[in-house]
Amino acid sequence: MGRKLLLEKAHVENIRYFDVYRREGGYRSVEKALKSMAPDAVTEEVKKAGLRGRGGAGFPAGMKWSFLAKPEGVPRHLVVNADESEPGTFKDRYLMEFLPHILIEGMIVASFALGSNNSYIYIRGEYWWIVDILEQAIEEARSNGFLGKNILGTGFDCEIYVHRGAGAYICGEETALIESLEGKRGNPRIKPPFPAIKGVWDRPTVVNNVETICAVVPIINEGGDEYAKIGVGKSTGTKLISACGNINKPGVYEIDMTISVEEFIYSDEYCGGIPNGKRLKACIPGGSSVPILPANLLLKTAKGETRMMNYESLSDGGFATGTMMGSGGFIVLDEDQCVVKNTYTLARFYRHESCGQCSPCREGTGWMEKLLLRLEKGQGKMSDIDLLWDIQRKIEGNTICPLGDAAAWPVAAAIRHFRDEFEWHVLNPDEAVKRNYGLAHY
Ligand code: L3W
Ligand code: SF4
Repeated sequence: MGRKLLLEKAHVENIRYFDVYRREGGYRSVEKALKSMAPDAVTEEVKKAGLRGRGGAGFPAGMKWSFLAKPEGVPRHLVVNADESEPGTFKDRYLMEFLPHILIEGMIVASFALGSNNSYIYIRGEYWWIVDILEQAIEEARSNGFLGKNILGTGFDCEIYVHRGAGAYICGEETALIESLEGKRGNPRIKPPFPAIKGVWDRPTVVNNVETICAVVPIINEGGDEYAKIGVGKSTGTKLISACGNINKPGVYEIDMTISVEEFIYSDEYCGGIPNGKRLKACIPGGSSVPILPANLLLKTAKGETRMMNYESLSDGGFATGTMMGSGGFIVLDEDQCVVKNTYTLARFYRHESCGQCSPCREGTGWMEKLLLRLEKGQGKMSDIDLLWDIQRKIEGNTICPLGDAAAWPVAAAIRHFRDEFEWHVLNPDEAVKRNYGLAHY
């Protein structure tokens, strides 16, 4: 069984409450950092740990922290991205719902390192009940001297505020999130400038995913070097994976990134295999934005090596034969699933969530949705497949924010690996309609 750093105490009864969390060793990292470390030394530990952003991009967290501008007299902010809306991704929800204090603890340490006296949790609106859980945890931390003025008598002041989104996926993009936090429509900004230079209210801001900030707790407790010993290569520490789709045991798992994809799917410790003895057809391992892989390329890389559950191995081969770790939203498809239908569902999602600022994304996502629906309804033409390919190519890399790429990649990968299935829909229109009963009313 792999090492658990974040979920180790998840099953302790009432761990959601301060007293129990503290009794189990909680808030030690705050005591250690605030009482015995300089802020830059905390950042140094995060760098040594090799912690990569857990929201999808995998950008080194310590490096991001050290990019933070520090102009004299200008407040700086930590903003936690809890706008978890990527289809297939529900790991941050688990952390916040069952272990709210690990997030608050990590935020206090990170706020100290960054010099943020007012830090924010931007949470997706649909997680309304978790807002109450977080606010209770914040109140408990404050009444026990871990938040507010002069924390633990160290002279460091910190407040944490929870801000609810209003149901837009795009507000998980960091600059759209910042706009929304400022009270405006969540339209992404052009980068650069990055938030580390010009973020919320034009002040230097670090935006980190929930899981990234939670990982700061074991890093400070055990030291960056110890953390870096877990995992492999540049995939250090542990990663939460939310597993769903055609598996026996959907749920949130903490892995140490040294296990194979095959073990993750079939072992009883994790997904427990595929129900009813069905065969594995494909998988989207990192949330809906990352390329789908057929079973043969999922379990072995194009070089014939065993595919492992880590950043490097999952992306081995680039997009021609590989995919990405992304946010860790692991979606399994068995032999009965239709890739065209699945791709249509995702295209519909991205069209709905496009903010509409850039023409390639605004128009292209709609065109892709329409073409995929046409194929699904048995009304498609062979030339539609090439047209789809052409549209996704014209979106990728030509938009303000990564939503454009995120909409293009699933379509590209589906055509790249399952072109025969698209062609089958054109050649067998009546069968296609029957197989995909339920979409006819769209
Ligand atoms: C300062 C520089 N900062 C980069 C920072 C930047 C950001 C981070 C990564 O997209 C992906 C997206 C989704 N000075 C910097 C710098 N930074 N250079 O580093 O930046 P970037 O642009 O690589 O990525 P991003 O904009 O954060 C995130 C994909 O993740 N995704 C979506 C996940 C959704 C969830 C969810 O619902 N929870 O996680 C999944 O794969 O498509 O490609 O902070 O400022 N020179
Ligand atoms: Fe908006 Fe799409 Fe452009 Fe992102 S890529 S800014 S979501 S239109």
